[in-house]
Amino acid sequence: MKTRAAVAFEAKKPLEIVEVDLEGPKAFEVLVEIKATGICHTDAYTLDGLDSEGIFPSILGHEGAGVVVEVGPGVTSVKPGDHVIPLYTPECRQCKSCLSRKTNLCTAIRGTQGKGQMPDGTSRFSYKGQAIAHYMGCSTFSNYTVLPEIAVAKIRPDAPFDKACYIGCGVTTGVGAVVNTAGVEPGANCIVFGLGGIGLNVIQGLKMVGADMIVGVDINPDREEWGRKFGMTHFVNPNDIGGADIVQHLVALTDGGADYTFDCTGNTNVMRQALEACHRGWGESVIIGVAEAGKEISTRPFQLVTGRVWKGSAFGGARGRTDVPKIVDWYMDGKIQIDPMITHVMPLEDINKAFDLMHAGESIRSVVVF
Ligand code: NAD
Ligand code: AHE
Ligand code: ZN
Repeated sequence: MKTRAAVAFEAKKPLEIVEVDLEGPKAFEVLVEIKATGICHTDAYTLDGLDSEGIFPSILGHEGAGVVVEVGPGVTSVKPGDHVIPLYTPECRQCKSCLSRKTNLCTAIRGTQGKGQMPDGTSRFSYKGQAIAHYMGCSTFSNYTVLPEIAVAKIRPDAPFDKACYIGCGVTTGVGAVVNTAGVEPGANCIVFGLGGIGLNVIQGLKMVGADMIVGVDINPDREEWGRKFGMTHFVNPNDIGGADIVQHLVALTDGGADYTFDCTGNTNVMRQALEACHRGWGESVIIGVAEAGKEISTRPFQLVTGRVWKGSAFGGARGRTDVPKIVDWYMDGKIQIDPMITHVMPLEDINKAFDLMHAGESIRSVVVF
């Protein structure tokens, strides 16, 4: 079939809206009509050529929601008409990682997914006879896409696509980092670095679990108002503390350091600040941000010797097929908010504006509706 898609032909070039060819689903695959997709900073990072796994040409996008149109042989868990959220972190429930119960990082198809391929090592997308790579196993910047069965979460049909799509990455990543990765307890003092599409979801997760101090840190002053909307209690702009050291400032503010800190910037200097702003003896810092290819983190080992813990979180530690439908329920039951964070909605033709708005710090989340 033909489908309309925004194709990343080259790094650092705008996406081009073209009609691509899409092969139907093979065994254990499903064809999904994408109804809406968010644009996450990770899409921009790959388009900007900063991803060591970036492949061009490819169809980016990993934060979608849609409807199953057709299923390949062997598919049993979903059927045409089901509403689904594509999962860049699949859940096969059979691999060593899934069975360990210690991680959400299913390894069943990670090898081919990282090469922009379906599990059989080929692509379903092509343009003028040339294969186009899949992205993060999702490629939601296409009106239709093919996904492995283990990479779709079936969700309730009354959840609106233009909001539910955000659960495909940003919401689950932020809220899940609090609930699953850090396991923040009521009364904790926490610091969130970077109050964008992910950081604001960390803040609402912290509010939900009953954190006490929720300190937001951002170099964009407009983010103070945003943070406060979702439960932030204190705001610090590192450029606005009279030249003081940001770590010392935060340690003083939190009476010796935070119980939990979260990096939602992808900046390796900020990751170090987040670790060192943790309380001696027990503070835990969770890295969510994705750093540019080649960047490394560093700190004095003494920071860890004296009890601080450095952790990372992918997709909020969520097991997609199991946890995503529950997060959709949280949204539908009013336990978490999504609507105010979706600042811009646009047709596929305008998708490049979403990247401009993100880089200018003017959007929280842009959503493309097909
Ligand atoms: P965003 O652009 O919406 O937000 C980033 C925020 O960080 C902005 O408010 C910006 O002003 C702030 N910021 C930038 N530099 C800063 C600094 N030096 N100090 C303080 N604040 C600073 O991006 P997003 O969509 O929220 O994504 C955030 C990061 O999380 C990205 O690196 C993205 O790739 C990553 N991410 C990771 C996962 C995961 O599973 N681990 C999932 C989604 C996104
Ligand atoms: N490909 C990059 C790493 C990118 C990365 O860390 N991705 C996160 C999700 S970001 C969503 O917005 C993730 O889940 N990683 C786990 C995985 O298996 O990819 C690189 O550095 O090579
Ligand atoms: Zn993302």
